[in-house]
Amino acid sequence: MTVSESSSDVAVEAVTKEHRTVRGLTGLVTQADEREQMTIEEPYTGDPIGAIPLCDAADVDLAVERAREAQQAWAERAPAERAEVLTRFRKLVLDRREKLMDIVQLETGKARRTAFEEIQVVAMTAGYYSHRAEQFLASEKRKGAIPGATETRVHHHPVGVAGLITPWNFPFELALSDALPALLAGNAVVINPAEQTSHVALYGKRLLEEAGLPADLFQVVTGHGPTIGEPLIKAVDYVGFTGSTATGRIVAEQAGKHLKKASLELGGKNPAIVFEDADFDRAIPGLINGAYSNTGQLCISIERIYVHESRYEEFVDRFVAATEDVELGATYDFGPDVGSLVSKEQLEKVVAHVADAKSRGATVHTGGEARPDVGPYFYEPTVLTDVELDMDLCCEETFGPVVAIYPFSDTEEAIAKANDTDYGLNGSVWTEDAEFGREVAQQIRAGTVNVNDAYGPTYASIDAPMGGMKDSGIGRRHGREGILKYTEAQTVAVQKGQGMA
Ligand code: TXE
Repeated sequence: MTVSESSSDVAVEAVTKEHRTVRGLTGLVTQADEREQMTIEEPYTGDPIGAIPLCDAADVDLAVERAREAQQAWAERAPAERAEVLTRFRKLVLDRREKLMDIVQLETGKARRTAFEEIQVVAMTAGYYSHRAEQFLASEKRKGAIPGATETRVHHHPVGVAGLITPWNFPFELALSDALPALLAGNAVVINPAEQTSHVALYGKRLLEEAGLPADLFQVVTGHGPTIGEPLIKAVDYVGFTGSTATGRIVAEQAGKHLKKASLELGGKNPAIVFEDADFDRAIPGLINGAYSNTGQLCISIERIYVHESRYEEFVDRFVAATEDVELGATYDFGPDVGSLVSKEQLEKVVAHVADAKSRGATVHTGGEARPDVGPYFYEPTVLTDVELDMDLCCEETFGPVVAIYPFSDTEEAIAKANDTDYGLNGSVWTEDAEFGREVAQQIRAGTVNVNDAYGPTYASIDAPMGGMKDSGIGRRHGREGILKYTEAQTVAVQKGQGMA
């Protein structure tokens, strides 16, 4: 029995507390087989909330085989017909958003407002691609070899089965938003979600099937990435990975070994540059959001802020004061700005980065402490200065609510410092001169750079490609690029010379 086949059959282990009973995970995962189970914790409390089966290579093979069988008929449907399923899925996501927010919060410990944003992004992605799929997937006429005699067209065929390995930080968004264009392009999808956040992927499967997606086309195989990652990569036609750069290298090696197409969206150590003329009333709330949203566990999170020396002290004072207003909380209601870190491992990484920086002379202006009084993996929003190149916090992704602020004296220095990293995912520029901002942005080696984004640095637009330069990845999601990567371009040239119809 595959996990996906049984995903809606049997209850998970009994849930006890009221919110878990009401909002719980009941019914998403089977325990009706003899597979080893992994207990999943609620980050707010550290208490068990459910268990997932740990699948093996045989489960992966079976899931891919079923997906492959279902894919043929799906690919034969017109893109507009496939898009109808996504339109219904979008509505279901919006109708069930309370339940979805509950599951996302239960598994990640994030603030409800961030769970809400994640669900909105999935709905938006479903709407965007269902409107644009026909246009993106249409065959295109190209210039023929013999003008007038050869008609050359490019057709976009599905790759077949896409295998997605997805992380825990935005578990619904990063599992579903990548799956939706893959499905629309005529593929089947097999997902291995991060262990901690498997239930929300399973719930996504349930919603897709309720929306009319044919059975078996979307499979969820739960279990440890290191165990089932390679069997999955070997069995599918395309690999989409989101996670750390270290694991991305392993996935890329395996994709190379089995000669599979792959895209990788990896980490970042994203910079912001605040120029002398920046409007601090916009820049500070924007960067507070950029640094602390999702407790800093965001690939595009701002972890380094460079401020012109003439306004450095003013910026530090105001940013620290705004950080102290950020509200932490462990609740399933709207309210707190920031929730828990996802796990003990993430907390330990954040604690180690700050301890290392402190021991080597960095100054902590606010925060710098775990908050077990709020929950076992909570950590205070933290601002540091005097961070030097030899500190882990300077150059490695922290993935927590921690930001370092540095002064700069001229534009060249600011750009050089922003680029002084192996990563290149995201960046942000703050200036009242939009043209100057655009010029600076183009000199930052990062896949997306925002200029004056008052909401906080984001991926900019669902219509524009998002992804990493340098060690932040290969390939792009969103926009036309985000669906065509799941296709094979085929050129068909028809010569209409003498004697041909
Ligand atoms: O990541 P991993 P972890 C970064 C962030 C974080 C760090 C560690 O800095 O602190 O990574 O987090 C699966 N073959 N990001 O350990 O290991 C795993 O099951 C195939 C940034 O959780 O990269 C999970 O589904 N798959 C990031 C996924 O990879 C494997 C999001 C991510 O886990 C595997 C998450 C293997 N050998 C973490 N080993 C972002 N870009 O947003 C693990 N996995």
